[in-house]
Amino acid sequence: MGSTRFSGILVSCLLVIIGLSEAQLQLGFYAKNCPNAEKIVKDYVEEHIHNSPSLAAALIRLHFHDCFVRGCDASILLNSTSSNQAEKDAPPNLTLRGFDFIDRIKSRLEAQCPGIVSCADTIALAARDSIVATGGPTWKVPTGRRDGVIARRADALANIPPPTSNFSNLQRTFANAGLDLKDLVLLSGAHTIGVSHCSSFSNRLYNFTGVGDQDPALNTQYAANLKANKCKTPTDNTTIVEMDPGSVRTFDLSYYTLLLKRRGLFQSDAALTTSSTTYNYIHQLLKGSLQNFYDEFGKSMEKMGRANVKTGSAGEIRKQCSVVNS
Ligand code: HEM
Ligand SMILES: *[C@@H]1O[C@H](CO)[C@@H](O)[C@H](O)[C@H]1NC(C)=O
Ligand SMILES: *[C@@H]1O[C@H](CO)[C@@H](O)[C@H](O)[C@H]1NC(C)=O
Ligand SMILES: *[C@@H]1O[C@H](CO)[C@@H](O)[C@H](O)[C@H]1NC(C)=O
Ligand SMILES: *[C@@H]1O[C@H](CO)[C@@H](O)[C@H](O)[C@H]1NC(C)=O
Ligand SMILES: CC(=O)N[C@H]1CO[C@H](CO)[C@@H](O)[C@@H]1O
Repeated sequence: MGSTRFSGILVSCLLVIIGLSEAQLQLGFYAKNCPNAEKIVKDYVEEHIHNSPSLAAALIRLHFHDCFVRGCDASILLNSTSSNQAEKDAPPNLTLRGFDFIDRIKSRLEAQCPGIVSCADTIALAARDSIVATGGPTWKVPTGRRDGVIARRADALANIPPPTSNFSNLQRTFANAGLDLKDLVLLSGAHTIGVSHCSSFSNRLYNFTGVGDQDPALNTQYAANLKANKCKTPTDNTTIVEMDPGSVRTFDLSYYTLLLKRRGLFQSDAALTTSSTTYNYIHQLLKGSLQNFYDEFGKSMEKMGRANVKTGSAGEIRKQCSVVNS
């Protein structure tokens, strides 16, 4: 009797373990049900990214925002409804681009394999493929993510670190996504490509503490230059600025060089030099090769892509990425 119960418990434990291991992401998750899935994404990216290479930056940022709010579940793509304001419409997302690009890839996937490939996997694959197609690092994208059915503006506000973040904010929001300080330094390295609106950092130029002052952590020459030539007024919310001026399209180490010259654009960039752990890590990266950076960046991206994912029978496979299935 006792031993029957014991083996009963053992069997249930095994089932739980098997259940859990089945519910992991895996490389080539669609190999049986939609063998062309990854090729469809890659082909679309390779055909279209060259018309607008700056989308690679938009797509990797989209993937980052998606993973930080309710896990990588494509909730970032859901439209607001009459009764709910979605993540998409929260201030951190004001400037996210790339929604249409994902929608068009998803239509191709649906045409070949209706109801099989999640929007969450589509974002993860498209982000990787677009960075590779524009000459950047690569990483593994295990698949099997399922799409969430909830998108709340408040969750985005709470989980996406604002550009005014200090070190402890960054450490906390990254930890919520299962990421450590090494990942923080590496993933921030994505700011080696792409652009920002003046409004994301103009407080550093014009009114840092509310007395019309400048952020002392920002290089004064750089600040003067930005005020003279780019962000000419404190309320400019349309001008865009390259985050890594001089090599904005190149995925290189120069972002880290800029950080040490106090030329990181955001307070969150500058914050990486305020902890000895992250400061030392920046130095290590700069001593290493570009390939080393790419390898390490890739590992952190793979890790970010696993953040709080839904697998197995959780969530759904959305038919259209901007609305939950009816
Ligand atoms: C560490 C915390 C982070 C903060 C506070 C932050 C904040 C920002 C802000 C404010 C912008 C400019 C938005 C605008 O004004 O248009 C931006 C752009 C960007 N971010 Fe981050 N970010 C962070 C981490 C990341 C991570 C982890 C990635 C990707 C792995 C990433 C990739 C990008 C890219 C590529 C852009 C340029 C987008 C474009 O050109 O459209 N960021 N980020
Ligand atoms: C979602 O919103 C976008 C932009 O507001 C719109 O173009 C699109 O048609 C919407 N999607 C659906 C399925 O209503
Ligand atoms: C970091 O910012 C948070 C609020 O955004 C604040 O509560 C905290 O005191 C700040 N930490 C440091 C060390 O300045
Ligand atoms: C700076 O911020 C303070 C407090 O928010 C505000 O009262 C003041 O008008 C601002 N000054 C400028 C020059 O924008
Ligand atoms: C940009 O600023 C203008 C004028 O200050 C304002 O009307 C507009 O709503 C702002 N746009 C955004 C996206 O914040
Ligand atoms: C409130 C607001 O402006 N939300 C925007 C968030 O981003 C999407 C996509 O770019 C815009 O369509 C929304 O208007």
